[in-house]
Amino acid sequence: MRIASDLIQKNNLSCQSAMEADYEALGEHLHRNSIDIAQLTRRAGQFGVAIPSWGVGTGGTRFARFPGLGEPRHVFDKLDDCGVIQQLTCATPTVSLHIPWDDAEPNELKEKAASVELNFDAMNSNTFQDQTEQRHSYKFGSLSHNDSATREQAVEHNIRCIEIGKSLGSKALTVWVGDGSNFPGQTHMGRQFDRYLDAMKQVYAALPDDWQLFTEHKMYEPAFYSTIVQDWGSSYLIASELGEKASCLVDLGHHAPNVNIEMIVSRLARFGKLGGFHFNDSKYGDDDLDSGSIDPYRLFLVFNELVELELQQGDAFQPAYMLDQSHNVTDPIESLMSSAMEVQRAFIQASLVDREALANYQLDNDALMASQTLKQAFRTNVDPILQFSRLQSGGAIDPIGAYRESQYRQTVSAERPLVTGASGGIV
Ligand code: AFD
Ligand code: MN
Ligand code: MN
Repeated sequence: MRIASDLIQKNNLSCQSAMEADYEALGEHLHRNSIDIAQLTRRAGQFGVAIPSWGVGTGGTRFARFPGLGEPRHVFDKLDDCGVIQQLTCATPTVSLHIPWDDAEPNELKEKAASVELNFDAMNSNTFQDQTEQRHSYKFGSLSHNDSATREQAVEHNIRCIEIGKSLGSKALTVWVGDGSNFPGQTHMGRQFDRYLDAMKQVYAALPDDWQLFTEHKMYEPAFYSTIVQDWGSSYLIASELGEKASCLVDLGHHAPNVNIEMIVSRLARFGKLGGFHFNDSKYGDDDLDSGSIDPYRLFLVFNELVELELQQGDAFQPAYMLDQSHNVTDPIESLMSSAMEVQRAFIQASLVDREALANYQLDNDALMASQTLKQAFRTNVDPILQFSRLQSGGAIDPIGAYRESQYRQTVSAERPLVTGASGGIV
């Protein structure tokens, strides 16, 4: 199911000389500012962001879902699609699985992943839906439910995710729950939080020593009045209560509009609790739009903090990077490729910031020049660096062009039947 390597090579040949000229010009420009383009290119090559297995299917809203052609039928098809994304972009070496959506025999999963040169990132549990043959419903909550048997079932599910992950080589569990309430008075917010903490402590106790547990906050939805892990403050409290292996996961779409996410990043990292990210973009809420499609400057500002933290903390600073998006009107493979490249772009742009100059402008209270220093890095077109890095790694200079030329979607749609029906549903 891979893209033929001669097709990639042919496609690369058609754009290589233009890319080389741009790379040389950018190299000279950066050299004037004492930046080594070869070093940045290596840095781009080392960058990786995980693909969410659920992102390769067509998404939807609660109104409708419009299935696309050749959608993956199961986790093995999903891994094929993720393999193509990695093959062309060389920026997505891992996949994050969601259980039970991706339930399968672990050895078969491992074998399949190896065949498309992928590894497994964080495991995701799912206690926001009911599954067939499930004894207790999550309609009124899971890890924080009033009923202890329901909480136990949710704890067991999370422990099962850890067990599966262990056999796959994963090293982290991400927990996001929809628990909350829809009406004032519906729940006792204090007692509900206590129940949640107690359940999470049981999950935490099952975590291997070399694993991490990420708690993911989200402001609202599906609960519309109160949500148990509503904000980064709640997430921080949970991670602190649980212990060293627990930290916070920041999904860019899970805040109120205009919230200063880069400041949250700085705060969490300052207290050692920044675990990782779910990248996406949004205009109004948890829109799950493609990374960098609405506000690329905000993505850059997040990476500006991350690069600064990396300089301060060195190799000890290893936040987990993942995409978490819903592709409703595009080919998910194209959206995920373009998003991975946007995230990688923000990382490289942030690496261009003249940090010494910035620190001095900050000391001098020179607000204008401080902001210009960031803007200068953000305005630099680093495309040639990303392109050259992909070429060096055996990927495509122009992943979307090569993908379209390969007719991959048309080929797989011959064996993957169209999923009909107009069901709604956010994935
Ligand atoms: C949610 C969260 C979370 C979860 C996903 C499920 O972002 O990461 O796993 O969607 O589709 O909104
Ligand atoms: Mn998320
Ligand atoms: Mn979300």
